Amino acid sequence: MKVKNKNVLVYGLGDSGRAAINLLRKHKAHVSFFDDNLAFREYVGFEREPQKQDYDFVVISPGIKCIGNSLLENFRERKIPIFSELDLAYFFSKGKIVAITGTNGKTTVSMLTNKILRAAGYKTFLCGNIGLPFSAVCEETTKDSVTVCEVSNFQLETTNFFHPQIACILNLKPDHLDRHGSFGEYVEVKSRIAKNMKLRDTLILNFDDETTKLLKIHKKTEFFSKNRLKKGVFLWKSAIFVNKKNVLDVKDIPLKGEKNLENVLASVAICSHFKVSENAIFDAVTNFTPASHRMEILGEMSGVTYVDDSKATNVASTVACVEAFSDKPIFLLMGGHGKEINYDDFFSLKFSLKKVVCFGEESNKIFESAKKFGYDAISFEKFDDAVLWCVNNCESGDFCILSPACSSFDEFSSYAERGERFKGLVLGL
Ligand code: UMA
Repeated sequence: MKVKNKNVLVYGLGDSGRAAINLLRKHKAHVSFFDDNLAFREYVGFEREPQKQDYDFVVISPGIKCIGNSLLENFRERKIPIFSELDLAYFFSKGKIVAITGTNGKTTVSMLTNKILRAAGYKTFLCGNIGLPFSAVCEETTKDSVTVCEVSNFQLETTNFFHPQIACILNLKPDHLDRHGSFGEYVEVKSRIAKNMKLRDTLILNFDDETTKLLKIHKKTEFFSKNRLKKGVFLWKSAIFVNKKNVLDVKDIPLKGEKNLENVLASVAICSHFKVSENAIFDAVTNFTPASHRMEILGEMSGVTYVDDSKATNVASTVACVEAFSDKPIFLLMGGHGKEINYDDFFSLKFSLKKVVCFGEESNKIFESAKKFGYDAISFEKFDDAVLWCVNNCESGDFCILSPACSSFDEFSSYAERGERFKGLVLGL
């Protein structure tokens, strides 16, 4: 893509926007930027009236909500092309791209895939929704490198050119409905990952997820499953098989829970498209440590085990966590900023929970739903109060788990900040 001397607006000044600005400026585009947060107004380069300026194209960050955005509407009416940050980075990248999306497990699968490929000797780049924008690394990619890109629905919403050679959709469960309006729309957005894939490219889907299993969005599709399949990657006799070959014993997987088993299956399925030995898989999996705030056991205080699963920002993720600890007496901390989700879907599963401790904007909604299904629940307005109540009321042997099923934005800037706060409160830091 030629950007030299082009007049470009970057919309959104977070990590993605900043990386896009750097990339574009390096290639001598004339870049100005805009952000709805007017705190950025005084920055040199901030455009106060973008609706009145002419641009060759606009680059938008994933967090920009498209529906009902009058500025984007203005650009569209004036036929100014709008590119996602992912598309921009793609134009400047080389080599193979592995793209991983889904409601839950994206980060774990991206990290593990990257680790296996590295163990097999590939030069890889790990980027995307995981925290490092693709635009920040795209220029370092080479024709023989592999970019492992975690891709979110936010990124895909405005993406039109991004073309992975291997894409994987892990699972699709209701999430981000406040942004997309309906589950159908959310599935459609996620399906965009395969939009530009060619016949020689491969789409990998989860056979055990009822929505992904039925997706008909690419001709060359392969499956992974926790049950035996005729071909593909599957579990059989306590081992992971790639077609007929046993590549890893389940006992060698250090990660907890069924969901993590799915995550390993997905990574193996992706890596089966590269020259990867069983040893490389074994080394990567056995030495794998997941990112923080994902079913992270913080430790034991006065006999109470604290688990930080702050990354669980939707019901499906909380289900996976509660299932992983189902044999323990659980105090479950749930709440935060809701995404128009129905919690009856969770409580109707009849988990054995010692106490449901609700907090934040969604506290009443979660509390009412928990009560409706006969759970012992208590509700707090503030996160800190809920956590401290647990610290004072959990008994030796209990598991106090933060797995909120909601985003953190009512009280925090991210799930990570919420997780750190939890850690600080329970460990008395
Ligand atoms: N902004 C506006 N108008 C809006 C919305 C946001 O001007 O309507 C501005 C904000 O004021 C802010 C900037 O946009 O200055 C933030 O941009 P952004 O929200 O796109 O955030 P980035 O810092 O660029 O981070 C994004 C991803 N964030 C989101 O998708 C919300 C990060 O994923 C990602 O790691 C990063 O790009 C690098 O690729 C985070 C995330 O929460 C972890 N993702 C969601 C998730 O995993 O569920 C999708």
